Amino acid sequence: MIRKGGRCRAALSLTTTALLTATAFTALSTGAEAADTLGSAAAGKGRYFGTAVAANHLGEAPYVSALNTEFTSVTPENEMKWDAVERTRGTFTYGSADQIVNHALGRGMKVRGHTLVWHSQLPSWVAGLGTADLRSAMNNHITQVMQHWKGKIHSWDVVNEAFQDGGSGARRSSPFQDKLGNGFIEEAFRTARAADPAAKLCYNDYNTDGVNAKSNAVYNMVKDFKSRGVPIDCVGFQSHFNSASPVPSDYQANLQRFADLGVDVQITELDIEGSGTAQANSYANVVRACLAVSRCTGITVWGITDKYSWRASGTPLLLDSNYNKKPAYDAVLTALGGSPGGGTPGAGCTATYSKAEEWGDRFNGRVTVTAGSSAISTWSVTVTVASPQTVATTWNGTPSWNGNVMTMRPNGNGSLAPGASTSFGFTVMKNGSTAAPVVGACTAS
Ligand code: G2I
Repeated sequence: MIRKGGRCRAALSLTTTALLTATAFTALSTGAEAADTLGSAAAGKGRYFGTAVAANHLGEAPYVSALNTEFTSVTPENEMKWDAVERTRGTFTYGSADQIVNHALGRGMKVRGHTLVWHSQLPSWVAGLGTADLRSAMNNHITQVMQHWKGKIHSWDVVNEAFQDGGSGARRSSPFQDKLGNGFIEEAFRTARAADPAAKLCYNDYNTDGVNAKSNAVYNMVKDFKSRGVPIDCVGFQSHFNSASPVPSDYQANLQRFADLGVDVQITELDIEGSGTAQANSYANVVRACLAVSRCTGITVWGITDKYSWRASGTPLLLDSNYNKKPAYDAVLTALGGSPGGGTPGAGCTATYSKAEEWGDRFNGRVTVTAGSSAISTWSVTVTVASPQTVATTWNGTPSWNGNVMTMRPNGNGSLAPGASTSFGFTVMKNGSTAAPVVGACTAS
């Protein structure tokens, strides 16, 4: 039965007051038991925690479990690059990138766009164009690709890696640089702003993580853009580190000086080769630096598991090849203010949301809970509805509430064999918002 909006709101606000008191108490008494996730801990600090994702791994259950459990933002690792979306001039193929975008948005994760204008992974037809033709191809590429995902991408790497390594501070040779000259970056950003005004527009590069000739050159470009009103909102620091290129001691200072120009900064492709405590400490330093810079809005690691890293032999990521949490994982979670719990993310169960019936004023949501590789005897899943939505009724579960977050536990359907599923449902009163509820991690025991 559906309760009337007014009664429901009144009931909710009373319940909320009671629950807030209870929650404060619970947090004190059970905080040590709770295994937080990277995404939830980062959210507690007002940041996203993202990962690069490859579409061809989305059929692998532990990959998807770790992704869904730990991360709140995704970057397609290769699927949005020029050679993937416009291999032939004027023919745009979005299939594999769409798979990632839909997976992410359907689970309340945000998406970083990577990347529009880059010298690498560029189809050969681009390099063959004359100046005028190249200009129009670049602008058309930016416009088509951004409009395809308009409103769905929180930040775009508009231009990637346009500066040379070393001490010159010069631009890197590329078809864009060589034919269009220095102005190509500015032109790309202006075109990007027109294509999707809601997306944050970033310049993204590597070896710019500390103060050096290359980062100085990027800094001067951003300063010039800001002074002339060229649209730029953020700078991405890729942060690919190893023993030859460790986390610089002035990492935080470098992030801060860019932030002081009036742009957000983001750590966009973090990975650190190594193992054990040394790797863990380096990761923690990066996280602490970001948290110390108020305009550092999020961190993305360049992959979920060592086995699929672009430099797998350096074991640079937070989960090992069997999806076990490494010391680096615990160090990152701790630096984010969370409590590590060990194990494999999402091993217990996964929860997936789908929308069922819909009417003018309300819709039904269904969450399917699936046990992982072991049998489970109970589960719990959070569902967050977007204010001013309210939940009018639920079935096949036992709900409890904290504000607009519903925690659902079993109602006789807690015991699941390995791989088996059950589902629960609920009716959301739209109250003017059709936003999809966000389903949090499934926890099981
Ligand atoms: O190289 C690390 C990153 C540096 N910054 C920009 C990023 O876009 C870049 O990502 C890497 C991907 O992680 C790799 O997966 O970019 C590489 C290409 O420059 C990607 O490698 C390519 C391989 O070279 C291709 O042979 C392969 O077909 O991945 C492709 C798809 O698996």
